[in-house]
Amino acid sequence: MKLFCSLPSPFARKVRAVAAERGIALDLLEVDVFQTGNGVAEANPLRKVPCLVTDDGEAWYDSRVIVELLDGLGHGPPLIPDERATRLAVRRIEALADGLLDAAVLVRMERLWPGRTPEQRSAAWQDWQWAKVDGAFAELERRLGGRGYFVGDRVTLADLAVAAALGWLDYRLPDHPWRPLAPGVAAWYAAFAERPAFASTAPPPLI
Ligand SMILES: N[C@@H](CCC(=O)N[C@@H](CS)C(=O)NCC(=O)O)C(=O)O
Repeated sequence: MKLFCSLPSPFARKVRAVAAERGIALDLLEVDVFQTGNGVAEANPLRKVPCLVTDDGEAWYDSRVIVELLDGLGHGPPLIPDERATRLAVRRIEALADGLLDAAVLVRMERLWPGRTPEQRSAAWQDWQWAKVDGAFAELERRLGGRGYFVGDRVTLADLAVAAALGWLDYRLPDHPWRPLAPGVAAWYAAFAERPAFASTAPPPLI
């Protein structure tokens, strides 16, 4: 199976961490998603990564669909539990982590999108997005409640999704410190980040 991705992409990191947890080898096709001619647009009309291409040539997106596909393969206890109420709780945390990222990615795009003058970059738009990020942190702190996992008593997709989001914030937006907002989540992440399957998916160091 081939995965269109970039190593810094937090959504791709969530997918790669799920694959690592389940012992699934992926053939990584690293692309610059903002360039054309790399095959992404042909596989995914939304022109986003991650996009998984299975051996039968089918393309799968977005990350939430891909993780479900991968969770049915490989070995080990499922990361998306079968039991309905638990599964919904896991997917709600995933939605929170992904939504936090959507807002944070918009901040980064607003700051960096080429061809704009500083005056054309909206501080109000960025503040609007930060309010979502900060709200998501308050909710993550509440949901974790000092426990070892976001849902239940073993690792699930919820933990991997949150960890991928936190890793990306540290990597790309370190000027917006999140740890004071969510000290319990910070303590949890310090331990979880050492988990081999997750640690193995870290983006390359910034030069
Ligand atoms: N909801 C999507 C989000 C994926 C996403 O936003 N990926 C970014 C890279 S981190 C991307 O491909 N951006 C390109 C674009 O927005 O055109 C998912 O979960 O896979």
